[in-house]
Amino acid sequence: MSVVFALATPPAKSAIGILRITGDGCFEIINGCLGFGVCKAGRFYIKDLVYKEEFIDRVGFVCFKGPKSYTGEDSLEIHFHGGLAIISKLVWVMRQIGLDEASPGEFTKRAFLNNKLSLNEAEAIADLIDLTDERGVSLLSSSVMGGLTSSVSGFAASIDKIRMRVEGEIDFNDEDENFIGKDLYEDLSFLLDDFKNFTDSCVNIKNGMRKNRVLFVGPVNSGKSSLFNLLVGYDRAIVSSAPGTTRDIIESEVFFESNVFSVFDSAGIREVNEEVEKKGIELSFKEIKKADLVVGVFEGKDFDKVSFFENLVGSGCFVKIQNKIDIDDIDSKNFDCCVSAKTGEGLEDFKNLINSRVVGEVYKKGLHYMIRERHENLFNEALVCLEASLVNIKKQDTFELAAEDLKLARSCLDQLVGKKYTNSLLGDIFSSFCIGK
Ligand SMILES: Nc1nc2c(ncn2[C@@H]2O[C@H](COP(=O)(O)OP(=O)(O)OP(=O)(O)O)[C@@H](O)[C@H]2O)c(=O)[nH]1
Ligand SMILES: [Mg+2]
Repeated sequence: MSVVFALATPPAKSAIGILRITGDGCFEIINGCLGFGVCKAGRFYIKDLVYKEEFIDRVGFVCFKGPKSYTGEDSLEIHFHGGLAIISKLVWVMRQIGLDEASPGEFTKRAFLNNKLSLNEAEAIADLIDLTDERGVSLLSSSVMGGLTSSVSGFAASIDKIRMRVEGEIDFNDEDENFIGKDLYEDLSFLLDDFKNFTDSCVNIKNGMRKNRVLFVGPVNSGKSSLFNLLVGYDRAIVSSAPGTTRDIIESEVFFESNVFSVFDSAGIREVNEEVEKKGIELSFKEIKKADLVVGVFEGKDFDKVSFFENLVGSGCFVKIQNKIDIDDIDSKNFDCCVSAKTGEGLEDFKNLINSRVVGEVYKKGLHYMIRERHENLFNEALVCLEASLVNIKKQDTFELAAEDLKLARSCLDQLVGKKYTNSLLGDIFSSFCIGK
């Protein structure tokens, strides 16, 4: 494949920038044009990068001999001082010496085509780079390191073994009446249970990456916006003593104990005729349906309004907060948490309460891998095929169909790891990568 280059670090000011080059023949090109001399693979050298007698930077230089490289081809890295001018100069030099810029994900695509990693491992690398929630790191890292591939390959091998036995049954079907069908049935049931447990231990990344939505509601003037501002750490929403201040839904993000929440402030709910405030209240109602957790903010005197909000939320998750405890008696019997948005008293308890109510659903115990929608669909398809095969084995006279179902199940697993793929699938997967990966 042709020699290509890409920045592996962002095109921004940084201590060190890294430029990667891959493709057979890249050592000769770089040595010929930049005069780095012969270098041993895997060693880090300090070199003066000079192009046509112009000194550009003193750089770190390391080369990897294929197939012992990320892409499986000869490749190299230049580590330079991460200034914007040096970045553009180096890119210019690379173009001058005739190298093409790599397209997004090209390094990883080459690694896949050169059998350095499976397709799901390549996908896991992209997902790991995109990940913002640190709880997903170990689930994705184990996929990157080949855990998912080896489990899937294990199941594929077990399916093959059973299919061979089923095909044996087809050949000897005439000779015996009450044969080995029972063993086959039991073994496939066992495999099916195993496979089901395994797929249950995988979480769809869409669910894993979704930020929990925490919505503040309550009567007017209860201090929703003040508490919202306290939680997000700055004056995001307007606070005033006039009831009906907040009209729109206001969103911000909160990081707490490695969790990320989207937090929403909303208009206080009351009987009103004024058009704009009415619209704001309608938005609050809509937002309640989308929230993972609704935080009802009340003043102590408003306790009789709590049940109205509880009913609005219905079966959703709801916590009731007493605000303004700096001027009110604390009523911890009737509220889940008591705070003062003014003094900050009770803030830590409030944060812990939110955290405990919204976390834990997605990252349940016993999870092994974070997977994509594509993987989940293939797992489901494979499950359907295995179930159909079991039914056909039970019937005892439809072994041909059972063998076909097993073949289809196996094919799903092959597609997952990339033993079978189409070019358009590769295009879809790798075009979403960042440049230089
Ligand atoms: N003493 C005291 N005053 C507070 C506290 N929290 C809010 N306030 C005051 O209560 C008034 C209303 O506060 P907001 O945060 O605007 O209340 P809100 O619920 O967002 O009001 P609307 O948007 O109009 O529904 C303001 O004057 C705040 O300064 C608190 O903990 N203690
Ligand atoms: Mg408000």
